Amino acid sequence: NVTLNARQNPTEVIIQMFGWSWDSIAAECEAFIGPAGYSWVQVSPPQEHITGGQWWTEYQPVSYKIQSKRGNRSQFQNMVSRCRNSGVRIIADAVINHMSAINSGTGVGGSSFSQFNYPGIYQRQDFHTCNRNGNNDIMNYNDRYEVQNCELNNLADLATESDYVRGKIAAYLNDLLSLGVEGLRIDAAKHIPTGDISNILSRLSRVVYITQEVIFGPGEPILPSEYTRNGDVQEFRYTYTLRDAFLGGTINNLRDFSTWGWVAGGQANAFVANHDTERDHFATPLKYDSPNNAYVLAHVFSLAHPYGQPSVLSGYSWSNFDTGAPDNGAGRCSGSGGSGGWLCQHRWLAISAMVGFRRTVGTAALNNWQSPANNRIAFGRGTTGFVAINRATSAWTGTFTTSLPNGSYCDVISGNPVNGACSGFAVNVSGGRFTATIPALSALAVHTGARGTGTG
Ligand code: ARE
Ligand code: CA
Repeated sequence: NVTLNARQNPTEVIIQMFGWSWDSIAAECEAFIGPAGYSWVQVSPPQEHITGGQWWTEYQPVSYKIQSKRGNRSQFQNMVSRCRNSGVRIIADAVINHMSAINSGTGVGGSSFSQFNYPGIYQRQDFHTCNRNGNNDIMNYNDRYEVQNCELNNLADLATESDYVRGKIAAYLNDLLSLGVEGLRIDAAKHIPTGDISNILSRLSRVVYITQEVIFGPGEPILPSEYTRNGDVQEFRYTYTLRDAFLGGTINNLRDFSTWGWVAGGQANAFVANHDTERDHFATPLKYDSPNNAYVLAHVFSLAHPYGQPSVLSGYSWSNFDTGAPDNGAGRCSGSGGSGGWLCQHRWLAISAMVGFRRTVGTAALNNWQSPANNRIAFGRGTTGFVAINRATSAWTGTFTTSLPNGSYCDVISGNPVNGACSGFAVNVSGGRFTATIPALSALAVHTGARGTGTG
Protein backbone atom coordinates (compact mmCIF):
# COMPACT_ATOMS: atom_id res chain seq x y z
CA ASN A 1 0.00 0.00 0.00
CA VAL A 2 1.35 3.34 -1.05
CA THR A 3 1.03 6.04 1.58
CA LEU A 4 -0.52 9.23 0.29
CA ASN A 5 1.71 11.95 1.64
CA ALA A 6 1.00 15.64 1.63
CA ARG A 7 1.94 16.93 -1.77
CA GLN A 8 4.65 19.48 -2.01
CA ASN A 9 3.71 23.10 -2.49
CA PRO A 10 6.48 24.48 -4.69
CA THR A 11 5.54 28.07 -3.89
CA GLU A 12 6.54 27.53 -0.26
CA VAL A 13 10.13 27.78 0.95
CA ILE A 14 11.89 25.58 3.53
CA ILE A 15 14.85 26.76 5.60
CA GLN A 16 17.23 24.09 6.91
CA MET A 17 18.24 25.69 10.22
CA PHE A 18 21.43 23.70 10.65
CA GLY A 19 22.66 23.47 14.23
CA TRP A 20 20.04 25.82 15.67
CA SER A 21 18.61 25.03 19.13
CA TRP A 22 14.86 24.70 19.62
CA ASP A 23 14.69 27.86 21.73
CA SER A 24 16.56 29.92 19.16
CA ILE A 25 14.44 28.59 16.27
CA ALA A 26 11.27 29.48 18.18
CA ALA A 27 12.49 33.05 18.66
CA GLU A 28 13.61 33.34 15.05
CA CYS A 29 10.25 32.04 13.74
CA GLU A 30 8.60 34.93 15.56
CA ALA A 31 11.21 37.57 14.80
CA PHE A 32 11.85 36.90 11.14
CA ILE A 33 10.99 33.56 9.54
CA GLY A 34 7.20 33.85 9.82
CA PRO A 35 6.98 37.56 8.95
CA ALA A 36 9.30 37.05 5.95
CA GLY A 37 6.90 34.47 4.52
CA TYR A 38 8.92 31.27 4.83
CA SER A 39 6.65 28.25 5.31
CA TRP A 40 8.85 25.53 6.78
CA VAL A 41 11.86 25.01 8.99
CA GLN A 42 13.81 21.74 8.78
CA VAL A 43 15.39 21.07 12.15
CA SER A 44 18.25 18.81 13.24
CA PRO A 45 17.49 15.24 14.38
CA PRO A 46 15.61 15.61 17.69
CA GLN A 47 16.14 12.13 19.18
CA GLU A 48 18.69 11.31 21.88
CA HIS A 49 22.16 10.75 20.43
CA ILE A 50 25.79 10.12 21.41
CA THR A 51 27.70 12.80 23.29
CA GLY A 52 30.44 14.95 21.73
CA GLY A 53 31.07 18.38 20.30
CA GLN A 54 31.02 17.43 16.63
CA TRP A 55 27.87 18.38 14.68
CA TRP A 56 27.37 14.83 13.45
CA THR A 57 26.72 13.25 16.87
CA GLU A 58 23.02 13.98 16.19
CA TYR A 59 23.11 11.41 13.39
CA GLN A 60 23.91 8.63 15.87
CA PRO A 61 20.69 7.84 17.78
CA VAL A 62 20.84 5.94 21.05
CA SER A 63 17.14 6.19 21.97
CA TYR A 64 13.94 7.81 20.70
CA LYS A 65 13.66 10.13 23.67
CA ILE A 66 13.10 13.68 22.36
CA GLN A 67 16.22 15.09 23.94
CA SER A 68 19.20 16.26 21.94
CA LYS A 69 21.92 18.89 22.18
CA ARG A 70 19.39 21.26 20.59
CA GLY A 71 16.94 20.95 23.45
CA ASN A 72 14.56 18.73 25.40
CA ARG A 73 11.02 17.59 24.74
CA SER A 74 9.26 20.60 26.18
CA GLN A 75 11.58 22.98 24.32
CA PHE A 76 10.89 21.06 21.11
CA GLN A 77 7.14 21.25 21.67
CA ASN A 78 7.38 24.94 22.51
CA MET A 79 9.29 25.56 19.26
CA VAL A 80 6.71 23.70 17.18
CA SER A 81 3.83 25.68 18.60
CA ARG A 82 5.54 29.08 18.52
CA CYS A 83 6.61 28.52 14.93
CA ARG A 84 3.13 27.34 13.98
CA ASN A 85 1.67 30.49 15.53
CA SER A 86 4.03 32.42 13.25
CA GLY A 87 2.80 30.48 10.20
CA VAL A 88 5.81 28.15 10.04
CA ARG A 89 5.67 24.34 10.10
CA ILE A 90 8.44 22.05 11.33
CA ILE A 91 10.16 19.28 9.34
CA ALA A 92 12.12 16.91 11.59
CA ASP A 93 15.23 15.12 10.35
CA ALA A 94 14.36 11.46 10.92
CA VAL A 95 17.39 9.19 11.42
CA ILE A 96 15.80 5.76 11.05
CA ASN A 97 18.27 3.69 9.02
CA HIS A 98 20.59 3.14 11.93
CA MET A 99 21.48 3.77 15.54
CA SER A 100 24.94 4.81 16.78
CA ALA A 101 28.28 3.45 15.67
CA ILE A 102 29.21 0.07 17.06
CA ASN A 103 30.43 0.99 20.53
CA SER A 104 29.06 1.73 23.96
CA GLY A 105 28.38 4.74 26.13
CA THR A 106 25.70 7.03 27.47
CA GLY A 107 23.59 9.34 25.35
CA VAL A 108 22.90 13.03 25.91
CA GLY A 109 19.66 12.09 27.68
CA GLY A 110 21.32 9.61 30.04
CA SER A 111 20.40 6.39 28.22
CA SER A 112 23.16 3.81 28.22
CA PHE A 113 23.86 1.60 25.25
CA SER A 114 26.35 -0.97 24.08
CA GLN A 115 27.08 -2.80 20.85
CA PHE A 116 23.73 -3.59 19.17
CA ASN A 117 21.97 -3.10 22.49
CA TYR A 118 19.75 -0.11 23.17
CA PRO A 119 17.86 -1.10 26.32
CA GLY A 120 14.10 -1.07 25.94
CA ILE A 121 14.26 -0.53 22.18
CA TYR A 122 16.59 -2.67 20.11
CA GLN A 123 18.76 -5.74 20.68
CA ARG A 124 21.05 -7.79 18.45
CA GLN A 125 18.27 -9.38 16.41
CA ASP A 126 16.96 -5.97 15.36
CA PHE A 127 20.11 -5.20 13.34
CA HIS A 128 21.57 -6.46 10.10
CA THR A 129 24.68 -8.55 9.82
CA CYS A 130 25.57 -8.25 6.18
CA ASN A 131 28.56 -10.55 6.20
CA ARG A 132 30.59 -8.58 3.70
CA ASN A 133 34.01 -6.95 3.75
CA GLY A 134 34.96 -8.35 7.16
CA ASN A 135 33.72 -5.30 9.07
CA ASN A 136 30.20 -5.10 7.65
CA ASP A 137 30.77 -1.58 6.34
CA ILE A 138 29.38 -0.40 3.03
CA MET A 139 32.26 -0.37 0.56
CA ASN A 140 30.59 -0.86 -2.80
CA TYR A 141 27.73 1.47 -3.71
CA ASN A 142 27.19 -0.55 -6.88
CA ASP A 143 25.84 -3.42 -4.76
CA ARG A 144 22.21 -2.79 -3.77
CA TYR A 145 22.23 -5.45 -1.06
CA GLU A 146 25.34 -4.03 0.54
CA VAL A 147 24.09 -0.42 0.51
CA GLN A 148 20.88 -1.40 2.26
CA ASN A 149 22.04 -4.14 4.61
CA CYS A 150 25.59 -3.20 5.57
CA GLU A 151 26.68 -0.37 7.84
CA LEU A 152 26.93 3.24 6.69
CA ASN A 153 30.10 4.56 8.38
CA ASN A 154 29.99 1.75 10.97
CA LEU A 155 26.49 2.79 12.12
CA ALA A 156 24.41 -0.12 13.49
CA ASP A 157 22.02 -0.89 10.62
CA LEU A 158 18.40 -1.47 11.59
CA ALA A 159 16.53 -4.47 10.19
CA THR A 160 13.81 -2.32 8.64
CA GLU A 161 12.20 -5.40 7.10
CA SER A 162 11.18 -6.52 10.59
CA ASP A 163 7.68 -5.78 11.85
CA TYR A 164 9.04 -5.00 15.31
CA VAL A 165 11.60 -2.47 14.02
CA ARG A 166 9.04 -0.84 11.73
CA GLY A 167 6.71 -0.53 14.71
CA LYS A 168 9.38 1.11 16.87
CA ILE A 169 10.34 3.59 14.14
CA ALA A 170 6.69 4.42 13.44
CA ALA A 171 6.05 4.94 17.16
CA TYR A 172 8.94 7.43 17.26
CA LEU A 173 7.69 9.28 14.18
CA ASN A 174 4.14 9.32 15.54
CA ASP A 175 5.49 10.79 18.76
CA LEU A 176 6.99 13.63 16.69
CA LEU A 177 3.66 14.06 14.89
CA SER A 178 1.87 14.21 18.24
CA LEU A 179 4.11 17.16 19.11
CA GLY A 180 2.91 18.94 15.97
CA VAL A 181 5.62 18.06 13.45
CA GLU A 182 4.27 18.51 9.89
CA GLY A 183 7.08 17.06 7.81
CA LEU A 184 9.89 14.50 7.88
CA ARG A 185 13.25 14.36 6.12
CA ILE A 186 14.15 10.69 5.90
CA ASP A 187 17.92 10.58 6.47
CA ALA A 188 19.93 7.98 4.53
CA ALA A 189 16.78 6.84 2.70
CA LYS A 190 18.93 5.18 0.03
CA HIS A 191 20.07 2.74 2.70
CA ILE A 192 16.50 1.61 3.42
CA PRO A 193 14.54 -0.27 0.73
CA THR A 194 11.77 1.98 -0.57
CA GLY A 195 9.14 -0.60 0.37
CA ASP A 196 10.33 -0.56 4.00
CA ILE A 197 9.86 3.21 4.05
CA SER A 198 6.38 2.84 2.51
CA ASN A 199 5.45 0.37 5.21
CA ILE A 200 6.71 2.62 8.01
CA LEU A 201 4.92 5.66 6.58
CA SER A 202 1.68 3.69 6.24
CA ARG A 203 1.72 3.45 10.05
CA LEU A 204 1.74 7.22 10.57
CA SER A 205 -1.22 8.77 12.34
CA ARG A 206 -1.68 11.46 9.71
CA VAL A 207 -0.39 12.76 6.40
CA VAL A 208 2.74 14.93 6.53
CA TYR A 209 5.27 16.27 4.02
CA ILE A 210 7.99 13.72 3.25
CA THR A 211 11.39 14.43 1.73
CA GLN A 212 13.90 11.61 1.34
CA GLU A 213 17.68 11.79 1.14
CA VAL A 214 18.60 9.58 -1.82
CA ILE A 215 21.87 10.90 -3.23
CA PHE A 216 22.13 10.08 -6.91
CA GLY A 217 25.43 8.35 -7.66
CA PRO A 218 26.49 7.73 -11.27
CA GLY A 219 26.15 4.04 -12.11
CA GLU A 220 24.63 3.12 -8.75
CA PRO A 221 21.71 0.67 -8.88
CA ILE A 222 19.55 2.42 -6.27
CA LEU A 223 17.80 5.32 -7.97
CA PRO A 224 16.04 8.39 -6.55
CA SER A 225 13.01 7.57 -8.74
CA GLU A 226 12.33 4.41 -6.68
CA TYR A 227 11.45 6.61 -3.73
CA THR A 228 8.93 9.04 -5.26
CA ARG A 229 6.15 6.62 -4.20
CA ASN A 230 6.77 7.75 -0.62
CA GLY A 231 6.99 11.52 -1.12
CA ASP A 232 9.54 14.00 -2.40
CA VAL A 233 13.15 13.06 -3.07
CA GLN A 234 16.13 15.33 -2.56
CA GLU A 235 17.52 15.71 -6.10
CA PHE A 236 21.27 16.04 -5.68
CA ARG A 237 21.83 16.23 -9.45
CA TYR A 238 20.17 19.64 -9.20
CA THR A 239 22.47 20.60 -6.32
CA TYR A 240 25.59 19.50 -8.19
CA THR A 241 24.45 21.18 -11.42
CA LEU A 242 23.94 24.50 -9.64
CA ARG A 243 27.29 24.13 -7.89
CA ASP A 244 29.12 23.61 -11.16
CA ALA A 245 27.17 26.36 -12.91
CA PHE A 246 27.53 29.10 -10.32
CA LEU A 247 31.12 28.26 -9.33
CA GLY A 248 32.18 27.79 -12.93
CA GLY A 249 30.24 30.70 -14.38
CA THR A 250 28.27 28.99 -17.13
CA ILE A 251 24.61 29.34 -16.22
CA ASN A 252 22.83 29.56 -19.57
CA ASN A 253 21.95 25.84 -19.61
CA LEU A 254 19.65 26.02 -16.57
CA ARG A 255 16.37 26.80 -18.32
CA ASP A 256 14.58 23.46 -18.27
CA PHE A 257 15.53 20.30 -16.35
CA SER A 258 12.56 18.24 -17.49
CA THR A 259 14.57 16.17 -19.96
CA TRP A 260 17.65 15.64 -17.79
CA GLY A 261 16.49 12.36 -16.26
CA TRP A 262 16.01 13.76 -12.78
CA VAL A 263 12.95 13.22 -10.65
CA ALA A 264 10.17 15.50 -11.89
CA GLY A 265 10.01 18.94 -10.29
CA GLY A 266 6.73 17.98 -8.63
CA GLN A 267 8.52 15.22 -6.73
CA ALA A 268 11.80 16.96 -6.00
CA ASN A 269 13.09 18.80 -2.97
CA ALA A 270 15.67 21.13 -4.53
CA PHE A 271 18.47 22.99 -2.80
CA VAL A 272 21.71 24.82 -3.47
CA ALA A 273 23.45 23.16 -0.53
CA ASN A 274 22.79 21.13 2.58
CA HIS A 275 24.96 20.38 5.60
CA ASP A 276 26.74 17.56 3.77
CA THR A 277 27.32 19.24 0.41
CA GLU A 278 28.77 22.38 2.00
CA ARG A 279 31.31 20.05 3.66
CA ASP A 280 31.97 17.97 0.56
CA HIS A 281 35.39 16.27 0.70
CA PHE A 282 35.38 15.21 -2.93
CA ALA A 283 34.67 18.40 -4.85
CA THR A 284 34.91 22.14 -4.28
CA PRO A 285 31.66 22.81 -2.46
CA LEU A 286 29.26 25.66 -3.10
CA LYS A 287 28.98 27.29 0.31
CA TYR A 288 28.38 30.53 2.15
CA ASP A 289 31.83 31.94 1.39
CA SER A 290 32.20 30.75 -2.20
CA PRO A 291 33.75 33.33 -4.52
CA ASN A 292 31.81 35.45 -7.00
CA ASN A 293 28.73 35.73 -4.80
CA ALA A 294 27.89 32.21 -5.98
CA TYR A 295 25.91 31.19 -2.88
CA VAL A 296 23.56 34.16 -3.19
CA LEU A 297 23.18 33.99 -6.96
CA ALA A 298 22.46 30.26 -6.88
CA HIS A 299 19.78 30.83 -4.25
CA VAL A 300 18.22 33.63 -6.32
CA PHE A 301 18.10 31.22 -9.23
CA SER A 302 16.72 28.38 -7.12
CA LEU A 303 13.92 30.49 -5.66
CA ALA A 304 13.03 32.01 -9.04
CA HIS A 305 13.04 28.79 -11.06
CA PRO A 306 9.95 26.56 -10.95
CA TYR A 307 11.79 23.26 -10.36
CA GLY A 308 11.01 21.53 -7.09
CA GLN A 309 10.20 22.35 -3.50
CA PRO A 310 13.07 24.67 -2.55
CA SER A 311 15.14 24.61 0.64
CA VAL A 312 17.56 27.32 1.78
CA LEU A 313 20.49 26.31 4.00
CA SER A 314 21.11 28.55 7.02
CA GLY A 315 23.98 27.60 9.30
CA TYR A 316 27.27 28.77 10.79
CA SER A 317 30.80 29.38 9.57
CA TRP A 318 33.42 26.73 10.22
CA SER A 319 36.92 25.80 9.16
CA ASN A 320 36.98 22.14 10.14
CA PHE A 321 34.56 19.40 8.98
CA ASP A 322 33.72 18.37 12.55
CA THR A 323 33.13 21.84 14.04
CA GLY A 324 29.84 21.99 15.89
CA ALA A 325 27.47 24.94 16.11
CA PRO A 326 28.59 27.95 18.18
CA ASP A 327 27.07 28.72 21.58
CA ASN A 328 25.52 25.29 21.90
CA GLY A 329 23.19 26.13 19.03
CA ALA A 330 21.93 29.47 20.31
CA GLY A 331 21.57 31.06 16.87
CA ARG A 332 21.76 34.83 16.67
CA CYS A 333 20.63 37.10 13.86
CA SER A 334 20.00 40.78 13.54
CA GLY A 335 19.11 42.96 10.59
CA SER A 336 20.12 41.13 7.45
CA GLY A 337 22.81 38.97 8.96
CA GLY A 338 24.12 37.07 11.95
CA SER A 339 26.80 37.26 14.60
CA GLY A 340 29.01 35.00 16.70
CA GLY A 341 29.64 32.67 13.76
CA TRP A 342 25.98 32.42 12.82
CA LEU A 343 25.41 33.29 9.19
CA CYS A 344 21.61 33.73 9.11
CA GLN A 345 21.58 33.22 5.35
CA HIS A 346 17.78 33.13 5.52
CA ARG A 347 17.94 36.85 6.39
CA TRP A 348 20.32 37.83 3.58
CA LEU A 349 18.39 40.42 1.57
CA ALA A 350 18.55 38.70 -1.79
CA ILE A 351 17.51 35.34 -0.37
CA SER A 352 14.65 36.52 1.85
CA ALA A 353 13.35 38.79 -0.92
CA MET A 354 12.98 35.82 -3.23
CA VAL A 355 10.56 34.14 -0.79
CA GLY A 356 8.00 36.82 -1.66
CA PHE A 357 8.84 36.48 -5.35
CA ARG A 358 8.18 32.75 -5.24
CA ARG A 359 4.90 33.15 -3.42
CA THR A 360 3.73 35.83 -5.88
CA VAL A 361 4.57 33.89 -9.05
CA GLY A 362 2.98 30.71 -7.70
CA THR A 363 3.04 27.88 -10.19
CA ALA A 364 3.27 30.09 -13.29
CA ALA A 365 5.47 28.65 -16.02
CA LEU A 366 8.92 29.96 -16.86
CA ASN A 367 8.80 32.28 -19.89
CA ASN A 368 10.73 34.98 -21.78
CA TRP A 369 14.12 33.28 -21.30
CA GLN A 370 16.94 35.59 -22.42
CA SER A 371 20.66 34.92 -22.30
CA PRO A 372 23.06 37.13 -24.24
CA ALA A 373 26.09 35.37 -22.73
CA ASN A 374 26.77 32.11 -20.94
CA ASN A 375 27.10 33.93 -17.61
CA ARG A 376 23.95 36.05 -17.95
CA ILE A 377 20.37 34.84 -17.81
CA ALA A 378 16.96 36.44 -17.39
CA PHE A 379 13.51 34.90 -17.31
CA GLY A 380 9.94 35.51 -16.27
CA ARG A 381 7.31 33.53 -14.41
CA GLY A 382 3.96 34.05 -16.08
CA THR A 383 2.68 37.60 -15.84
CA THR A 384 3.78 38.27 -12.26
CA GLY A 385 7.56 38.03 -11.94
CA PHE A 386 10.86 38.50 -13.76
CA VAL A 387 14.48 37.91 -12.72
CA ALA A 388 17.88 38.67 -14.24
CA ILE A 389 21.07 37.05 -12.93
CA ASN A 390 24.45 38.49 -13.84
CA ARG A 391 27.24 36.02 -13.03
CA ALA A 392 29.70 38.14 -15.06
CA THR A 393 32.29 40.31 -13.33
CA SER A 394 31.09 43.39 -15.19
CA ALA A 395 27.77 45.24 -15.09
CA TRP A 396 25.02 44.15 -17.47
CA THR A 397 22.86 46.81 -19.10
CA GLY A 398 20.04 45.20 -21.00
CA THR A 399 16.53 45.69 -22.31
CA PHE A 400 14.36 42.81 -21.18
CA THR A 401 11.18 41.44 -22.68
CA THR A 402 8.65 40.41 -20.06
CA SER A 403 4.97 39.51 -19.72
CA LEU A 404 4.56 41.90 -16.78
CA PRO A 405 1.82 44.53 -16.70
CA ASN A 406 3.12 48.00 -17.43
CA GLY A 407 4.13 49.99 -14.37
CA SER A 408 6.84 50.66 -11.89
CA TYR A 409 8.38 47.89 -9.78
CA CYS A 410 10.96 47.64 -7.02
CA ASP A 411 13.99 45.42 -7.55
CA VAL A 412 13.53 43.28 -4.44
CA ILE A 413 17.18 42.19 -4.48
CA SER A 414 18.32 45.74 -3.69
CA GLY A 415 15.40 46.91 -1.59
CA ASN A 416 11.70 46.98 -0.87
CA PRO A 417 8.74 49.28 -1.39
CA VAL A 418 8.37 51.63 1.55
CA ASN A 419 5.21 53.76 1.30
CA GLY A 420 5.25 53.35 -2.47
CA ALA A 421 8.93 54.19 -2.95
CA CYS A 422 11.66 51.61 -3.58
CA SER A 423 14.49 51.58 -1.06
CA GLY A 424 16.66 50.06 -3.81
CA PHE A 425 16.51 50.22 -7.58
CA ALA A 426 13.24 50.60 -9.47
CA VAL A 427 12.35 49.55 -13.01
CA ASN A 428 9.63 50.85 -15.32
CA VAL A 429 7.91 48.32 -17.53
CA SER A 430 6.42 49.74 -20.68
CA GLY A 431 5.03 47.63 -23.50
CA GLY A 432 6.25 44.64 -21.50
CA ARG A 433 9.84 45.83 -21.72
CA PHE A 434 12.24 47.46 -19.32
CA THR A 435 15.85 48.56 -19.40
CA ALA A 436 18.10 48.12 -16.39
CA THR A 437 21.71 47.80 -15.34
CA ILE A 438 22.50 44.82 -13.13
CA PRO A 439 25.77 45.24 -11.24
CA ALA A 440 28.55 42.67 -11.61
CA LEU A 441 27.90 39.36 -9.77
CA SER A 442 24.43 40.48 -8.83
CA ALA A 443 20.79 39.96 -9.69
CA LEU A 444 17.56 41.87 -10.18
CA ALA A 445 14.08 40.56 -9.41
CA VAL A 446 10.72 42.24 -9.78
CA HIS A 447 7.21 40.97 -9.11
CA THR A 448 3.70 42.30 -8.92
CA GLY A 449 3.69 42.00 -5.13
CA ALA A 450 6.39 44.70 -4.81
CA ARG A 451 5.45 47.73 -6.87
CA GLY A 452 7.02 51.07 -6.19
CA THR A 453 8.73 54.01 -7.76
CA GLY A 454 12.30 55.21 -7.69
CA THR A 455 15.41 55.29 -9.79
CA GLY A 456 16.93 52.52 -11.87
C1 ARE B 1 30.92 10.03 11.82
C2 ARE B 1 32.38 10.16 11.43
C3 ARE B 1 32.87 8.89 10.77
C4 ARE B 1 32.62 7.69 11.67
C5 ARE B 1 31.14 7.65 12.05
C6 ARE B 1 30.86 6.55 13.04
O1 ARE B 1 32.53 11.28 10.56
O2 ARE B 1 34.25 9.01 10.50
O3 ARE B 1 32.92 6.49 10.97
O4 ARE B 1 30.75 8.89 12.65
O5 ARE B 1 31.52 6.81 14.26
C7 ARE B 1 26.90 12.35 9.37
C8 ARE B 1 28.33 12.71 8.98
C9 ARE B 1 29.26 11.54 9.12
C10 ARE B 1 29.16 10.96 10.52
C11 ARE B 1 27.72 10.48 10.68
C12 ARE B 1 27.43 9.80 12.01
O6 ARE B 1 28.32 13.15 7.63
O7 ARE B 1 30.60 11.99 8.90
O8 ARE B 1 30.07 9.89 10.68
O9 ARE B 1 26.86 11.64 10.61
O10 ARE B 1 27.71 10.63 13.07
C13 ARE B 1 26.34 8.67 2.03
C14 ARE B 1 24.90 8.32 2.41
C15 ARE B 1 24.13 9.53 2.90
C16 ARE B 1 24.88 10.29 3.99
C17 ARE B 1 26.24 10.66 3.42
C18 ARE B 1 27.08 11.42 4.44
O11 ARE B 1 24.24 7.73 1.30
O12 ARE B 1 22.88 9.06 3.42
O13 ARE B 1 26.95 9.46 3.04
N1 ARE B 1 24.14 11.48 4.45
C19 ARE B 1 23.28 11.45 5.68
C20 ARE B 1 23.37 12.74 6.48
C21 ARE B 1 24.76 12.86 7.08
C22 ARE B 1 24.91 11.76 8.13
C23 ARE B 1 24.29 10.48 7.73
C24 ARE B 1 23.55 10.32 6.58
C25 ARE B 1 24.31 9.40 8.71
O14 ARE B 1 22.99 13.83 5.70
O15 ARE B 1 25.01 14.12 7.64
O16 ARE B 1 26.33 11.53 8.37
O17 ARE B 1 23.14 9.56 9.53
C26 ARE B 1 28.34 8.90 -2.86
C27 ARE B 1 27.08 8.08 -2.62
C28 ARE B 1 26.27 8.64 -1.47
C29 ARE B 1 27.14 8.80 -0.23
C30 ARE B 1 28.32 9.71 -0.59
C31 ARE B 1 29.24 9.94 0.59
O18 ARE B 1 27.95 10.18 -3.37
O19 ARE B 1 26.29 8.07 -3.78
O20 ARE B 1 25.18 7.77 -1.17
O21 ARE B 1 26.37 9.39 0.81
O22 ARE B 1 29.06 9.12 -1.65
O23 ARE B 1 29.82 8.73 0.99
CA1 CA C 1 20.00 -0.08 6.03
